[in-house]
Amino acid sequence: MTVRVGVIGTGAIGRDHARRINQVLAGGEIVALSDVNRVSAEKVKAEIAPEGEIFETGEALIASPKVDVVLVTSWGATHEQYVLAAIAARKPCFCEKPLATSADGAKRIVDAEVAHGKRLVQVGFMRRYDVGYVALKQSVSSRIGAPILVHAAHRNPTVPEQYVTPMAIHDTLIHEIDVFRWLLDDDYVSARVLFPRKAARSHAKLRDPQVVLLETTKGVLIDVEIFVNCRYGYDIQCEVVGEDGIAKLPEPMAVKMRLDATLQNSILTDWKDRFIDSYDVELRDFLKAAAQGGVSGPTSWDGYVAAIASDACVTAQEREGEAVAIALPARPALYN
Ligand code: NAI
Ligand code: ISE
Repeated sequence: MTVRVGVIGTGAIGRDHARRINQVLAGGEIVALSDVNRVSAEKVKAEIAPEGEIFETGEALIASPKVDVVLVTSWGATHEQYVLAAIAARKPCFCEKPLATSADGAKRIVDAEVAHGKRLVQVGFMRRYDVGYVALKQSVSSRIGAPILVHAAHRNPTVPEQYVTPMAIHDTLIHEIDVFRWLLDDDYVSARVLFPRKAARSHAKLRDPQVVLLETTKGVLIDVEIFVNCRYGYDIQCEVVGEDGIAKLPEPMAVKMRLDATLQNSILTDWKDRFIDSYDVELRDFLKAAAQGGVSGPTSWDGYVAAIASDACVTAQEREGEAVAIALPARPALYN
């Protein structure tokens, strides 16, 4: 069965997901596109999705009988309205991170899905599908003993001037926030943020780099360096220290060269390349489940918990050095 997909938001990742659905994966076809910038949708139609009808609004796209499932890849602040509309229309929906830009917004989505009584939302936490993280999880759960510490880093070569300090949490760290819950099978109890001196390339409204300390219910301490103007590459690091040993996230495959009297190993520079396979696998999973009328993968609950933890981390940025509590409500049975 070919699932008919509508894409809302045809910028960087919307375009890339449309490409994978029409050109890489089986089981789906882009039949509808919408973007507040119509030119962007027209470009994706012309270059990737000739069958994609352009809709003036995301809501009209969701309501269209020709659309079976919805991909929400617009700016974060607009996700909530579209995900709620997809749930109201009873259509499976893949929503890029963040599920919503506040915990209250994410809760409204959880409440709507619970009221509907069936899961309809998959959140784009693609690291859970990354072959390296999957192998790391296996080692963490079966080889190195109970985890005690995690050392991690999320480094981007550069970010635009509009990227301000809180975005390091809800745009960037949110991937770690989700993946460590999954990796450790644990939840958070507190967050702290520490800032070293500001790096020279930091923009006026960005304190870069920073270190976030997360503590879990099982007493694991996680330190994550976020450095989004690090210049040298897109670099995701993660090392878990257990009772019996240490497990480290594998480096992406790269050719090693002996050249000009140096041993060289190139580093990727773009998130699109670093997680290219994981995006493929998460969307394959989405299309497969959607063909049966449902969804699998990261849930609205995961998106909600990530939003609660993100809000706490932003507060921790404002209260530098202070521990901010992270309290989670009871998990509805739908997500057990
Ligand atoms: P972008 O700015 O390149 O594209 C967003 C598009 O959405 C733009 O074309 C914009 O005109 C459109 N848009 C904005 N408001 C809209 C609305 N109300 N209705 C319809 N279209 C609207 O941004 P990008 O990088 O593609 O990010 C989009 C989302 O994907 C963000 O939530 C971001 O956090 C997430 N993302 C996830 C990544 C991942 O690794 N999973 C990587 C990059 C982005
Ligand atoms: C971007 O939005 C992403 O989601 C990337 O995966 C992340 O590495 C980057 O920091 C974000 O800006």
